[in-house]
Amino acid sequence: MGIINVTPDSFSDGCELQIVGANTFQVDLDRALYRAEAMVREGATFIDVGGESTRPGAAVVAVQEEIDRVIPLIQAIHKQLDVCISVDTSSPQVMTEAINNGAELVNDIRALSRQGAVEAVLQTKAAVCLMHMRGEPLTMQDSISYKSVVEEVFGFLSTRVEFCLERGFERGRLLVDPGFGFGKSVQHNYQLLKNLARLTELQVPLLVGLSRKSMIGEIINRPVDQRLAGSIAATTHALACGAKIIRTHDVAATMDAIRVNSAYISAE
Ligand code: 8Y4
Repeated sequence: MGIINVTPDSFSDGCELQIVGANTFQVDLDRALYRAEAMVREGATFIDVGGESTRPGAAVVAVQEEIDRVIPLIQAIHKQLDVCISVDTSSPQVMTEAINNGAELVNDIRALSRQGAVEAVLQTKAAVCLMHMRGEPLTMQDSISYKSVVEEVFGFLSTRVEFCLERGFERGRLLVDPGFGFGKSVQHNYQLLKNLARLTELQVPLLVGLSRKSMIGEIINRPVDQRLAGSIAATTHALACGAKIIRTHDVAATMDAIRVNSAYISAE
């Protein structure tokens, strides 16, 4: 899953498309589409389009602003590329608009917790990724403590899967994600990574996002643009634990890791 962020964040993770003013909008759309096309060529089967910055301390984005950011790109990708479009949002209005314009997966870091989110997705054919997050982006890294992060994440995802099934989702439309970095210390993230295989007991595909995150940067002491090898090392372990979808800024290198893992899995 290749990441395309359409957010005006000033400090970039290397994959942000700057929105400077209304006159530069077309340029941004063209650049974003070009990047999506490159990711598909490199082997991406999903493109995750996000318009709300979810990094720690990020500002809240108005719904219409989010729609204006993501919908034109979703329309362009849907028209031009053969790829499954994922929309990274927690807002039911954005989910509905995105699905009506070609998105087939809702990637919700808030696991459909917002009012109306379950209904917005349920009445469509779209799939949903349920992610674990403790708190909200603004405060999630403040005073973090878990009795057992693995048990808490497993319990939360298990409850959300059961809830979605009760509400009428077929199991085949659900995915889960431990939410690396979302309200977790570096140590918590590695406890989760080490025990990732546990989450496959939920009997739905496991998606993980490790790409360039601070849990990688803090171990190797490198800035975001120098975290590829570290991210691949973590990804290799996640694949060995049964992760089925890898959310990444670096599709080509991640596909190499996936292909090598597949060769190892299928060896006799
Ligand atoms: C550098 C690189 C600094 C990345 C920060 C970040 C996940 C996700 C995000 C994830 C799913 C991020 C939307 C955070 N992470 N969705 N979204 N799983 N499903 N930060 O792990 O990439 S955004």
